[in-house]
Amino acid sequence: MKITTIIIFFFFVLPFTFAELRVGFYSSTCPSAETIVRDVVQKRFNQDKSIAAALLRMHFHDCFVKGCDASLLIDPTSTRTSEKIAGPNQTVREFELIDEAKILIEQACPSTVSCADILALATRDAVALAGGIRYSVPTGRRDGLLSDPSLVNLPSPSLSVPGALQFFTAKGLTLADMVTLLGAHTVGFAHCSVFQNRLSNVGGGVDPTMDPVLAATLVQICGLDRAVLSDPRVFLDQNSSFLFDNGFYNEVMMRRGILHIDQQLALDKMSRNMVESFAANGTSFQEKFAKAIVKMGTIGALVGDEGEIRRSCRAFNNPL
Ligand code: HEM
Ligand SMILES: *[C@@H]1O[C@H](CO)[C@@H](O)[C@H](O)[C@H]1NC(C)=O
Ligand SMILES: *[C@@H]1O[C@H](CO)[C@@H](O)[C@H](O)[C@H]1NC(C)=O
Ligand SMILES: CC(=O)N[C@H]1CO[C@H](CO)[C@@H](O)[C@@H]1O
Repeated sequence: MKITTIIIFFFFVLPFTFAELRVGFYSSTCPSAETIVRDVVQKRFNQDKSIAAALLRMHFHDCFVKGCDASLLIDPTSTRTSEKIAGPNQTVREFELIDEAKILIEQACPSTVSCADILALATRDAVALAGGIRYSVPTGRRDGLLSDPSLVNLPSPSLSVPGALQFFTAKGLTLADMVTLLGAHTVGFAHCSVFQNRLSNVGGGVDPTMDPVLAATLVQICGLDRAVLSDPRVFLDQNSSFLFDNGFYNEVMMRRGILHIDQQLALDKMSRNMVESFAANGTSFQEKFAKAIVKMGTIGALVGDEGEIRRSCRAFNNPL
């Protein structure tokens, strides 16, 4: 064996084969970590069921920008900007829930559990409370050292299925992963501004792919004027809005999708069959969703001695 091969193996390959995400990463270093997260999530969920949607979206936005490294949680300072400043961030919510879990975990085991893991675990717990499967979450993520709004490049809700797919394949996810993960739109809200273009198309009239009854309701709530200052929210799943179920797929099959991309899933031949099968079989959706979100949770994860374990999820340990 050439010496360079040996060097590469011992210094680059070997460390990474050991440093990877695994279920129960904190079982000896912080055995109470998962319970603490679960209790905080349970307490918040009892007050507000919509936290499941908030955490799902926060986890997605974190993972799709520079990997699942809690970079989204960093607050901007007077000298440094952060991902939270970027356009799509604006409506990400429940940062306080992550803070609460982090403070309790720091008391139990200081500088041990990453914010990125807390977010992944909290998302899992909230999905389970909302009606999803309680899947196992591999942990061992480390927190990133960079939070840059110019790196935020999230898919727009007005994309086609192939257009949105490019964002997922760029992260190593497949069409099936995308169709499955978009099932998260079975909970939560969308502001009128993100689908307003469907209510008053350029040619006039509402988007013909939308159920006219739904369109009339939305026009009543949102108005036709894109310039309205108040930007009301509507449920992404108009039927079972707080339930993490396969209802989203049934809704889009009835042309009751809110976002353009959601409706396209049921119309595009690339995704139509998957939508139909998830609509028909809720168990199959739940199982595939659990797998897909675990996969999403590994995107660009920092492991081993990469990054750091933040003391506060809102700030780097050494803020400059
Ligand atoms: C093509 C991909 C996606 C697009 C274009 C997209 C777009 C959007 C938009 C525009 C909203 C409304 C935000 C607002 O007005 O406040 C939204 C909400 C939401 N998204 Fe997505 N999304 C995508 C994928 C995902 C994925 C992969 C997940 C999670 C696995 C997710 C979870 C959510 C949830 C739960 C909400 C509701 C948030 C809340 O109630 O605060 N989305 N999404
Ligand atoms: C609405 O949701 C309930 C579950 O909460 C479900 O049983 C029902 O079939 C749904 N209705 C439609 C029209 O999808
Ligand atoms: C639904 O999906 C589950 C899990 O994938 C499978 O075991 C079951 O047979 C399916 N049910 C039907 C009616 O197809
Ligand atoms: C929560 C948060 O920091 N939101 C910011 C998102 O980005 C906009 C600018 O696009 C800021 O004005 C918000 O304060």
